[in-house]
Amino acid sequence: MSWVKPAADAILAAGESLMVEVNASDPDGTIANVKLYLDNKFVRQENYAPYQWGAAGQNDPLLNDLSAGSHTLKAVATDDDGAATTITRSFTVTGDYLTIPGIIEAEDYREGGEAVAYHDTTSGNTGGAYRSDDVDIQKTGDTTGTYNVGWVAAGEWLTYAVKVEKSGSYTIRFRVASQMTSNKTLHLELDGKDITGPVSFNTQGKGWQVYQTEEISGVQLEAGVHILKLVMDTAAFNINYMEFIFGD
Ligand SMILES: [Ca+2]
Ligand SMILES: [Ca+2]
Ligand SMILES: [Ca+2]
Repeated sequence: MSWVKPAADAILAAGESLMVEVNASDPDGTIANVKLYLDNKFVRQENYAPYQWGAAGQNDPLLNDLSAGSHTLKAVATDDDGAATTITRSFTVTGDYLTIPGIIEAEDYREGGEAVAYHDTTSGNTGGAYRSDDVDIQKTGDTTGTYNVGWVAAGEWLTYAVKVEKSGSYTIRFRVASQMTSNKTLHLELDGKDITGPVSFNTQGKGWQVYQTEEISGVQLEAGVHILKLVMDTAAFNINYMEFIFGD
């Protein structure tokens, strides 16, 4: 038996619903059922594959509106001989999220480490400021925003737990700088879906701390708690913050 969802050490935002799936098979017979527990409370017994809970059309209230903190899932598979196998998986629910409309500082990405909260290609914080994981942060030369993320490599990303207060169309302003004269590109994903397409800009090589605002509009956002992902598609620019403004 093995976990399909959630990912190991997954981090969710408070209020999010959890979807759970396990693979279960019995080499010398069949699986009779799989029982799921959340923090040792019985969620539901699933008798047929795919072994899922909290999926569309399923009524698993224990998996909704999760409280902030650490939680443990336990799945118990019983085969046709009555033999039981148990697996567990821990995940964290964060009560902290950033609000949209509003300003999201690039440096205020989620807790959770490499490959979960962010992806950074170099070990340690090259800028040495504000936080002490692998994301590279320095004091910014911009007029507001205090810090910026820098030393960007292509393919690096940062995630943010956000709460969108109202559904609709948004304008997004990216505050960026670069000493390079080449085009730079980033994009945003919400819950794993690309919501902006490539956002390209050129700072004309003005300097690492000479910031400009790159604005896009018509980005549709749904109210609720989401995971926002900022993806750096090209290297060598600095980002101070993103401002989300309701309307076009
Ligand atoms: Ca780094
Ligand atoms: Ca980096
Ligand atoms: Ca900032």
